[in-house]
Amino acid sequence: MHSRQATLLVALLLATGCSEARKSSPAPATSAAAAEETVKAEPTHAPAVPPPTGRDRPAKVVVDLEVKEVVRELADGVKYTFWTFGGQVPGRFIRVRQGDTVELHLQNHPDNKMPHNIDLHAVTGPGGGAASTFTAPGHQTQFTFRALNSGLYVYHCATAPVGMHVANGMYGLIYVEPTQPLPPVDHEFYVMQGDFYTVGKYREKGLQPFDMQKAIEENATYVVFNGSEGSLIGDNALRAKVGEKIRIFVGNGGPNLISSFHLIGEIFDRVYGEAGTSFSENVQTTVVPPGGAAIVELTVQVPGTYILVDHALFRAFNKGALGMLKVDGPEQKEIYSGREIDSVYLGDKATATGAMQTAAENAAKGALTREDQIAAGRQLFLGTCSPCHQLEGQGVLGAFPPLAKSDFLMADKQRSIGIVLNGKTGPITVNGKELNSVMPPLSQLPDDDIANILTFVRNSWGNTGAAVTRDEVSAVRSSTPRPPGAAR
Ligand code: HEC
Ligand SMILES: [Cu+2]
Repeated sequence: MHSRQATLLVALLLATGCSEARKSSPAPATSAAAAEETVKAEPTHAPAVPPPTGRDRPAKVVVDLEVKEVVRELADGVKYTFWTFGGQVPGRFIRVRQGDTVELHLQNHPDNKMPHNIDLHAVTGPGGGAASTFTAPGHQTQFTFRALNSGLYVYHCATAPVGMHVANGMYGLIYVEPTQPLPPVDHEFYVMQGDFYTVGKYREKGLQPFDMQKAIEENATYVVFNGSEGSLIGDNALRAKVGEKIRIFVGNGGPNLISSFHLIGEIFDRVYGEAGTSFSENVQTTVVPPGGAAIVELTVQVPGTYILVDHALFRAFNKGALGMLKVDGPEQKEIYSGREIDSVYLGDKATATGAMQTAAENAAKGALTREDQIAAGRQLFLGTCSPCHQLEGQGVLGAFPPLAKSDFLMADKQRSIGIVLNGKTGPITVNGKELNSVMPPLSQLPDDDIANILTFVRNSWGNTGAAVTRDEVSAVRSSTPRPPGAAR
């Protein structure tokens, strides 16, 4: 006990006073036989990565991880009770060096309801630490391991029901630097994918409970990077400048889905596949399994917005697995010229999601205005309807009918709700022009999104009409059948 108190004291002193000295100064020759230096790890929230250890010899590293069960946003207006290592999903990024002795302290916050533990894939030993760290709320445990192998490792909770603890966000990454560290880069980022299962549909507002049945069926409602749909969008995008080298520590918490990690508009110069020691060059998409990781490196040569996706694309565009890397700097016309960001491709992610957020909040308070609906509907229209009906609702002659000043649209509100939910086939006459084409059902959209889109459409480009309410949409949803293959 005494010696532990002493080392903790040393750790504290080192952490507060001598952080610079410990990075640069080589060990004095006389201390060769003395005890290892003790340092306190400073694990970071995603997308930040702790700086390199800067050490050329092993140390004892003390890591504190606090488990917190917190309600946070999973998507705009969608709340979820996450179980976390450190207050956010993914858990804090831990960085140590190969050969280090890691003393891990796991604290289970007294306000929590569940017992938790930790299994680190960087541990050599049964359970990866799980049995030693089983911790009731209001308690803390500790165990020590030697980081024998270098690499990037997932850690996660392994308390029964294990799948549920992981599905609620209990995972993170620990990086064990090799004794010959990777070359320095301009930016290191931490990105971790996870799949989530809610009782409500995708983007259905309010506090959403975990859905065990969907989890067992591997039928994810959300697939996201860094714990929420907006975590790497807009103001939260990763940032770099032209010419910079970037290293991304990519993890996948799962629990179920394999990630096909891809950055639209870039090629990875190097991928340390499965976060192992050897690398491949010139990779487009890399596989990151649940409970696995990869280290990807790239250089950004052309300014603009690059999109991180799980290239299983329904996850990117319909479940949230989409993030952004914004690169500033002078144009590089010889490498790439032309329009860089296609707002239709990005859908409602292209603009800030602020208007959708405001509409969701005001709807929850019962204070939703027609202006809120129009603003939110404009964003949703851009991503959902404009690829066919065009940005100004003008349509395309012979292919897509106009919504701007459409007599057909404005004649019957109920019918227009039904068209969005159930699609439309067969002959149709809009403003005197006949068409016989196919509009797919868009019943995967939540009722309030459909209400907002139609309110926007019915009040834009020369149309004026009453707002469409969520209740009107749900009434049509329950009174009309979906065509085969449509989402519920
Ligand atoms: C994949 C292309 C496509 C998408 C996406 C699409 N539509 Fe359509 N829409 C069509 C086609 C084609 C028709 C005509 C179908 C026919 O000929 O029967 C149509 C017809 C309509 C009509 C009735 C005709 C009119 O012009 O008033 C409305 C209203 C409408 N769409 C609204 C929407 C809204 C709102 C969205 C977005 C939520 C949307 N559509 C998304 C292709 C599309
Ligand atoms: Cu747990």
